[in-house]
Amino acid sequence: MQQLPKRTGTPFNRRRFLRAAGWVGAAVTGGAGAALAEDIARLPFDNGERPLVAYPQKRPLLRLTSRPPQLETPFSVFNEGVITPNDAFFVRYHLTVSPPQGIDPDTFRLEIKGKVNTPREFSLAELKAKFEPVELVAVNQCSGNSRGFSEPRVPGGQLGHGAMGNARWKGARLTDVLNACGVAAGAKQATFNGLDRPLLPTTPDFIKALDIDQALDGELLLAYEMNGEELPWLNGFPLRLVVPGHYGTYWVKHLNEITVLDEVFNGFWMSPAYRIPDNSCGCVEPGTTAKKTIPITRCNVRSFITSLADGAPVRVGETLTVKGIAFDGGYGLREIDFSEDGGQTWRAATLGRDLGKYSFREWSVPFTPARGGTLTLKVKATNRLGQSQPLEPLWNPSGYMRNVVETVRVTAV
Ligand SMILES: Nc1nc2c(c(=O)[nH]1)N[C@H]1C(S)=C(S)[C@@H](COP(=O)(O)O)O[C@H]1N2
Ligand SMILES: [Mo]
Repeated sequence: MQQLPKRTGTPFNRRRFLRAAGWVGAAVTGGAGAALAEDIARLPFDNGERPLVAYPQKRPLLRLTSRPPQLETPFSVFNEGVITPNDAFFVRYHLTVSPPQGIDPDTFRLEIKGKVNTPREFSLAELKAKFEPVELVAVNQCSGNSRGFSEPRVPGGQLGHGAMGNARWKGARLTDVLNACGVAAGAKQATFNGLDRPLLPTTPDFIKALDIDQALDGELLLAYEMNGEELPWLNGFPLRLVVPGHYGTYWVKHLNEITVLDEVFNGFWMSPAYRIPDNSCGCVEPGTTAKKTIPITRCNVRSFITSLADGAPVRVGETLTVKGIAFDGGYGLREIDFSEDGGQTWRAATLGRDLGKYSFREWSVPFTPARGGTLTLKVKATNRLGQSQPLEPLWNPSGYMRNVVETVRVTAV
């Protein structure tokens, strides 16, 4: 499962390397001679120890919580390819009674109701047969991805960089299915609800809303396949909403109910949850709160070095290829720049194959360590709108939308 960066032949302590880098390592319990316990990974912030646990259809992933399951992808997976394998794809749930058990794809129905001319129910077979299947590669990223790095620390799941993934989704266009029901004049929003339910009646059900214009824009999918297979149970089997370019919170899993409304929906998961400061950065002075907030929408620009982890040994004078990934909210990437001197100078990386504007984009750059000691590598992406990444982290009270220029320190010998 584990793929390490290219070795240079320098001896090093593999386990310590893996731990320090937040990669996968094996934990030793007790004192001398103690047996190996379950594998744990260490994310590089306080209380960052995560057991690696294999759930159904999943390889061992970093477990943040077990009720409900919240699993993070080991970062090394992002160096294995530009598509995140289904068995390594992260998992996020909010409600205690999730994932829903015993879903029968033959009796499953998607109900469409509210301000439509003809309320209808569709079986999975009907969704597949009656509507043109569309395929799209898109990143699903949690709003709180990388939250654990927030300074000052913020409440919420202390995530490393593994609450994101890139997959080829296949499904029916939401607009086609809504139009088959006839959206009534005056419709303002649509709400999306899945089969998972709260344990207590006082906990609000997980329901998300989008403006009707967006619901009808032709890009959103009712996806029944992920990377050529039916959706994994933990990623929304048998049907999920795919909202390309938008944070994962809108990608409702086990989707069985769409309601068209002639008003703005203000359920708990739209307000107060999943809101950001109403300004161009979605950020505030660290430690403060915003006067006005808006629902979170599109992902900002991000890029990562994937082929070298913090502390990786490299050889002076020996050229290696540094690789990584970048993505944005769907405008497309214009340029990816790499720095080997802590951001003083930058040079353009080569962009890899283009799988579409919503996909991870691979990049690579040759790098020849010029001197011994610690070298500070950075990567920074810019999209076609000219939006880029800040050199200092932006902050908000929920730890959303972190997209600081990432740094990897390697040791040249
Ligand atoms: N039914 C349902 N859908 C949901 C959620 C949920 O709790 N229940 N969480 C959302 C959030 S916040 C995220 S980040 C994505 C995560 O998708 P994944 O679990 O397939 O990785 O699912 C979204 N869809
Ligand atoms: Mo999320």
